[in-house]
Amino acid sequence: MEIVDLRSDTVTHPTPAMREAMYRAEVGDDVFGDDPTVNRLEEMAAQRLGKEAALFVASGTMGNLVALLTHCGRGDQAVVGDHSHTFLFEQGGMAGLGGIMPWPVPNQPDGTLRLDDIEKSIRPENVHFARTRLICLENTHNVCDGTPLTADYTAQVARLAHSHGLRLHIDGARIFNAATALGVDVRDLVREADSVMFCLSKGLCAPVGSLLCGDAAFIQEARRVRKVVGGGMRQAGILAAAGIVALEQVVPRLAEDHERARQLAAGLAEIPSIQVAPVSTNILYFSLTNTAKTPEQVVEGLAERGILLLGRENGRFRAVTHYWIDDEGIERTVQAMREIMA
Ligand code: TLP
Repeated sequence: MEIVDLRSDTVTHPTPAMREAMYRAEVGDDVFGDDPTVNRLEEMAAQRLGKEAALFVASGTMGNLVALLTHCGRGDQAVVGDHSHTFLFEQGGMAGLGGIMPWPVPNQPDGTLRLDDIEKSIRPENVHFARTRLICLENTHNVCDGTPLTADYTAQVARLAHSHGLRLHIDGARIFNAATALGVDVRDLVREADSVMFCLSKGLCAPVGSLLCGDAAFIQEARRVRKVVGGGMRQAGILAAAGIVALEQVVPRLAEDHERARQLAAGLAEIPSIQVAPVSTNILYFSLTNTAKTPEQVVEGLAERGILLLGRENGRFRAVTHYWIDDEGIERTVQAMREIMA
């Protein structure tokens, strides 16, 4: 039985073209700046995002951490969404490793932070207060239904940040999904941001890696920080080669994943006792209402039928579509849910 793995887009295996490119990759010692494939990927990423420079890092968590450590010093305050990945799912690394104080602001259901909430979180110069340095946004917003933040909204936050002498970092783990869903160039979504991290190893199918992008001075400093967190990766061209294929071949097809997430949502919405959240990208949340079925029964029932998805703590389920989910996988999932809920 073929497994339909909807737990995350992080489960994607590399495409055949990626394996071929990895096999053939020219490599060198990237800590010396000698790996031509890493250099090419970094140039491509910077160009795609409309930034001066980029840095290849091991993961999204490392990219966000390196950004935070580069923008902020110990005792500084970073404003984050209370549902953001950086705040909820990165072990408090900014505090634990950087002495940076996260200041959570409520995420609205669409993943935004209200401008006046941000404004209120910015602390004036006062001997009692931490110094606010940074605002972080997440696009698409994972926990807020995978919703994309618009270019206009992001620009407003950037202007607010800059008017107070602060910086804006974007956790753009799935920024290409956002650009695809909104039908805009990804540059428009990050134009006024000071840094942006995006992942190659989610919907883009590469086995490892993320890129942190920003101006040349920021990336030069971030390169030092990456080294101290153990992120100097030597012959990383083997990995970067897959990332180049991801940008060239996988980004252009992301709309297919969004379409399948919509198909899955439409199928599930017809089943009584299932409440489906709005879908705008490749992430679909749903929950159970008025049923004796427990979330565990649903997850187990699906697993028996070769379908994997995440039942989350708050009773919501998350299904994520990606390169390796086809129409048949969607049909099988809807059919399985019909059987389980019957
Ligand atoms: N998200 C993963 C899990 O950690 C939950 C997932 O399956 O969605 N930013 C965002 C918005 C993310 O969704 C993730 C990973 C990260 C950062 C961290 O990336 P990695 O896992 O590469 O460190």
